[in-house]
Amino acid sequence: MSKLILALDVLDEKKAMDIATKTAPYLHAIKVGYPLVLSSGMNIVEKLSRIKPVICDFKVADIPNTNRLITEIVRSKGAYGIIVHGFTGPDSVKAVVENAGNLHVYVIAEMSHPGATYIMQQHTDDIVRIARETGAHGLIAPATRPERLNHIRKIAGNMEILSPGVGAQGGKAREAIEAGADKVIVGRSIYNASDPAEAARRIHEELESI
Ligand code: NUP
Repeated sequence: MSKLILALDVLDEKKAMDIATKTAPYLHAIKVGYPLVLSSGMNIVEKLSRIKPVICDFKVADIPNTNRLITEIVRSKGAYGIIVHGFTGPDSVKAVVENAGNLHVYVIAEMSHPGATYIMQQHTDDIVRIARETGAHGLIAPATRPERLNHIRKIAGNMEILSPGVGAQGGKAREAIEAGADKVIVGRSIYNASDPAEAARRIHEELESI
């Protein structure tokens, strides 16, 4: 099974379907977020799901009732996973987990960009605790800071960890896995490559060799 998740942040449905089809043999799943969904509509989730399982990176961060409504829509489109924020507190995360059905719920422990060190990093341990206590399936942790990823691995129990920040943001796939990630999330290094399938194949093979 592949350890590579494609972050498909392109703005055009046709391009998205084309890249998804060509890279599919090397992928575990496809992550979609606001860029693609706001430009092509939620039905893209159903279409992509015919190719690979789809994780909706909606960084859900609202009151419990609104989180529940969002979760139900994501479920109804046949998604495989949903990414939520944990700083909102246990009740908001719980509203997602309790309405998730088979959806895998991933809580962002710490974001990968530099700004995450200003506020979010001070609360990572609390967020991980909330994720564990609410019964979320997994966590998102930064490939850009392997030492932080490793810390999160140590406090995460057996939760699955997905790690973005590989490639364009400077993180390395191998380092992320060695620090404790189960899978890596890669966007621009694949979809902006002249040959996305070849770029995905290379990362996949590197991950297989670890
Ligand atoms: O902390 C996070 N960092 C991050 O990059 C949480 C995320 N969900 N992401 C997402 O991962 C980001 O929105 C993008 O879709 C993907 C990384 O893309 P790239 O930097 O490989 O192009």
